[in-house]
Amino acid sequence: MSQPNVVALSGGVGGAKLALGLSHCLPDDALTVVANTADDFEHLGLYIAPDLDTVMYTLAGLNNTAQGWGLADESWQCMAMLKRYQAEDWFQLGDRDIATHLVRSRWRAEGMTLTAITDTLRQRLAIKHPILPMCDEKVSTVVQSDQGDLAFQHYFVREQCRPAVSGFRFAGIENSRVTASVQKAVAGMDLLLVCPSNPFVSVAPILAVNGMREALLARNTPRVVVSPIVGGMAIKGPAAKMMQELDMPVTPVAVASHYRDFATHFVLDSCDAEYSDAIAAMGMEVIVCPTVMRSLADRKQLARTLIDRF
Ligand code: FO1
Repeated sequence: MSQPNVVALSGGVGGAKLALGLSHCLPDDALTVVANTADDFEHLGLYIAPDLDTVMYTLAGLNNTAQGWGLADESWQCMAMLKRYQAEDWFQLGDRDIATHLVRSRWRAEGMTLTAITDTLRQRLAIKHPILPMCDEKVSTVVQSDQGDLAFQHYFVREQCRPAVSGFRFAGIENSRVTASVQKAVAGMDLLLVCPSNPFVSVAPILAVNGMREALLARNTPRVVVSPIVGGMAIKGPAAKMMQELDMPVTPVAVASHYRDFATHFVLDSCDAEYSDAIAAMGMEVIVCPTVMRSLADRKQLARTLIDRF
């Protein structure tokens, strides 16, 4: 196949890196990024969609690369004023970033769907490839922990992932359904890539949307998962800590096992080649290549390797 039509499932920072690499390698109509929205929440009256923001800012070349989330060249005047008012200040909102949340919140209040809002924002940021929320309904990850049930951003940002997790649930998932835009993208897809995002809180909610898993499986394309665990550690975020707390070995084998009823291919970093046989024994084809994306060249290289393989 010369140029596959790719659908990429993505969470925030790690997923956006591969999405950026793919966007450099694929024409406008050959890549759709479907992002997790179960991290979304309302804060200070604003609707915030962190993973959509991260993917959008990254593909627009506007992201803060050191931080992973938020905008480059940001200022923090609003946060300083919030502190003066002794308002909630545990979630950092940059002045320019707030414009995104203001506009999105306003358009939601006017009745636009999250799909339509995201498409308008990405067009105004001159992003060529479609970015789709996983669904238009409100779905919220709840982290079950030794400190009780925590809303995702309370666990992730306010508590800095310190609570020990025992499980997750996606409140509202029962009302979710695959959008017409996701269905259209999947209908034309030749290759599904699961970016190196957190399997439990970034990818699991996407696959839990009513009809999503069935739609993806029905296309019968390769379904390729890039391991978010490399060398016994998560590239970014709490995936490794979560695996320990869930009594799972922190290895790509455990991640592959999590996806065993879904993935056809599993991408291992070269440093983890020793796990190839164990993963192949689960019935997946194993691709071994460098997966750690430090530079733009790394992001493009991984994207190229995956595209050329299919
Ligand atoms: N992540 C943080 O660790 N601290 C923050 O204060 C923070 C603010 C923030 C604001 C807007 C936005 O779109 C994302 C933001 N993130 C922040 C990132 C986000 O919470 C997480 O990266 C994702 O939810 C996990 O994928």
